[in-house]
Parts: sequence; C-alpha cells; structure tokens
Amino acid sequence: MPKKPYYSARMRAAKSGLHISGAEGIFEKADLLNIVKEYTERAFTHDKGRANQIRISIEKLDAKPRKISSLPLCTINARNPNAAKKTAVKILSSVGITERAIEEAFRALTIGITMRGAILMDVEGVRLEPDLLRGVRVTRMGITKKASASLSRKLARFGINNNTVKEALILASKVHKYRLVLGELCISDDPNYTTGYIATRACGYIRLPRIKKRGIPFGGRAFFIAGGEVKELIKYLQNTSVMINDIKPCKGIVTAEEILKRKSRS
Ligand code: WAQ
Ligand code: MG
Repeated sequence: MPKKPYYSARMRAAKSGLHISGAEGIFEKADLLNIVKEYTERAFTHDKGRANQIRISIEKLDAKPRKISSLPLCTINARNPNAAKKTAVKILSSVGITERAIEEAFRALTIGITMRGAILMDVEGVRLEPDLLRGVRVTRMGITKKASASLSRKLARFGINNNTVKEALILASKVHKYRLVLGELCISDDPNYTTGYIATRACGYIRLPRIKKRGIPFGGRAFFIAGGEVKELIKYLQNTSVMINDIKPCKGIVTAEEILKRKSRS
C-alpha cells in the first residue's frame, strides 16, 4: 500500500506587527482542516493578546520524513528562577558549554526582546545566527499518531499531557538529532507559562519549573553549537522533515546529580 503523503503546516500570529505566537507540525491530509481550526483558535486566545494577523501555510512534503525517537524526558525542580538557572548551568556545562555562553544565553532570553526563532551560539557565547532579530525557526517536525498516543499516556502520569509540552519535546528531539548541537535552553514567552527546559543528547529533555517569574511576556530559545558549518545546520533545522515514531522514557522529578551520574555511565 502506498504511504499517505504528509503535509507541513505552520502558523504565525502577530498583533500590531509584533509576533505573539507560532506553531508548526507535520500532518496527514485528513487532519489539516482540524489543524487550521486549532491554530486559528490558538492565535485568537493567546495569553499575549488576540492576534490581528494570522498566517497559516500548508505544504505537501516531497520527501519522506526521517523517523527518529524522542528525547527522554524528566523534571528537575527548583524553588525559584535563580535555582533553576544554577541547574541549567550544571547540566549544560557538563557537555562542554562554557558558563560564559550559558550566562549570555540567559541574558539574551531575559532581556525583553521577542524573537520568532532561536539563537545559535557557539560554546564561548558568540552568536552565529545570520538574522539576530529573527533567529532560526525550526520547522517540519511531527509525530506519528501511534507515537503521539504513547507520549500522551506517558505524560498523563505526571499531569503534563498538553500541547505545550508535546510540541516542545518534538522540537527538541529534532534539534538534538543533529550532531553539532550540544545543548539547548528554552524559556517560554507566554507570561503564564513559567516552566522552561534544557536539553542535551545525553541528558535528554529536562523540564525546569519556575525558570521565570509569572507575568513576564518574553522568553526564547538558544541552541549551543559545537562549531562546523552553520549553513548546513540551518538547512536541517528549517527544511529536513522529521517524524517521531518512538518514545523514550518519561520520568517525574529527578535531581541533577542523578542525571549527571547516569550520563557518565552511558
Ligand atoms: N523554532 C525556533 N525557535 C522557536 C520555535 C521554533 N519552531 N518556536 C518558538 N521558538 C522560540 C521563540 O523565540 C519563542 O519566543 C520562544 O522559543 C518560546 O516559544 O515541558 O511554549 O512557543 O513544560 O513560548 C516549554 C515547555 C514551552 C516546558 C516552551 O515556547 C515543559 C514554549 P514558546
Ligand atoms: Mg509561546
């Protein structure tokens, strides 16, 4: 039986010219109408305000998406943004990212500039993305229905089965398949969403509750890069279609020490 074609769908929403939300995924044709509805509703009900410009684009994918597994997921609790940051430094510096770079990423993500895409940074903290205002937007990533159901079941055990967590895990799983990406820091730009995450290939996707104070309407993403050809990386992030078809373990709360011990054994 020939495989059904896949479509990439993207949404961008703005209010008075300012980016307020975006979304992307890979879907079968039969699901596209629902996705357009869901994306539209999302843009109209966003905590950052009601959009007055929504762009949705749909594109049939020529090539078969590459199948990958998700990153394993866990949570490291922290009392406040400062403690969450300390955890981020501990984990990210364990893969060779300098404290200076991590500090620079936190600064850029909390300074109050909203970028549509992610910052690319080398391990010393030097910015590598060609458009410093826009950043690099990761697109063309999705999850098979079977894997999505399996992920939902696993996340539901911890009461975190929602689109925000699922979409962030899908994005990070695509990003960290790329060898030259060493780590990631993410802080939501949603004023009411105070959980962020860090990710590395070996440690997985680590949720960090209370990484920011409630009410702050900016955040962002930074990918730390080991060097190499940035153009190739950007091509992968934007154009290579990737589908998650296998879900790695999802855990509850762990400590940074457990993560680092496990990492050194593997
Ligand atoms: N590609 C690159 N950067 C992006 C993308 C993308 N597709 N989507 C968002 N960003 C950047 C952009 O600068 C946003 O301002 C910033 O990330 C935050 O995006 O497990 O909701 O969509 O509970 O607000 C983390 C979930 C949620 C943690 C992150 O991000 C958890 C979130 P948001
Ligand atoms: Mg957001």
